[in-house]
Amino acid sequence: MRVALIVGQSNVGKTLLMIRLAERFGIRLLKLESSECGPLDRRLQTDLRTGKAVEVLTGTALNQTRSLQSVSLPGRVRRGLRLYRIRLVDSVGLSDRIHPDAQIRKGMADTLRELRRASLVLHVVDAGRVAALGLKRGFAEVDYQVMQYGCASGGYAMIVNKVDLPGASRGVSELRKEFPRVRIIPVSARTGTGLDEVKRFMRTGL
Ligand SMILES: Nc1nc2c(ncn2[C@@H]2O[C@H](COP(=O)(O)OP(=O)(O)OP(=O)(O)O)[C@@H](O)[C@H]2O)c(=O)[nH]1
Ligand SMILES: [Mg+2]
Repeated sequence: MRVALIVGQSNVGKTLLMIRLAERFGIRLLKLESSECGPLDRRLQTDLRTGKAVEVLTGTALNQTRSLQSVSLPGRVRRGLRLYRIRLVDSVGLSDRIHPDAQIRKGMADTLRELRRASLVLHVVDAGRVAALGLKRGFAEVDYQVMQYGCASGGYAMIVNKVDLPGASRGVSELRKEFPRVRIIPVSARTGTGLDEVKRFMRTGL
């Protein structure tokens, strides 16, 4: 089993990306595994149709996702002589500041632990935010850290999401100019643009 971790700031579209990617792998019913935060740290499995998942798991509230949640993808990827399954993991939005909510702080810590385990890092950045706020404010310190860690360990792609928004292409250009050696994949989890390229990367980038 190899972990493909979807990681980034809150509200950049990580959860919608997980659902839309699962659909690209042919999944219509998500068998979603999540770690329930609490004293027992139990694992829960929920079956959700992808349409319903978009309704209940995504939204504009900050830190809507409060713990790791994942789905196992069908098929296997060959690396050398071995075949691996991929588990696609959606994570808790990271931020530069210390969050006041203890459950979210724990979720962020779990996310960082998962980052160390991940074979593939899908680092999601909001193109609209970078276009509107500029690199300094749209691409946080924590984004630099995720990018540096991911690039050093291999299997890293910056997934620049929300390219359907007006002006977002300016955000993509700024990121390309600033990080010319980084693999950047512009996508829209909303319209589906670029998702086939992410899928190809997941098949070849392990
Ligand atoms: N226009 C546009 N909106 C998007 C896109 N992807 C996600 N969104 C919207 O952005 C908002 C946040 O999406 P989520 O998938 O919940 O974001 P997240 O990164 O999981 O957020 P947290 O769980 O809070 O960390 C939702 O209202 C989505 O509909 C996109 O490609 N284009
Ligand atoms: Mg989420």
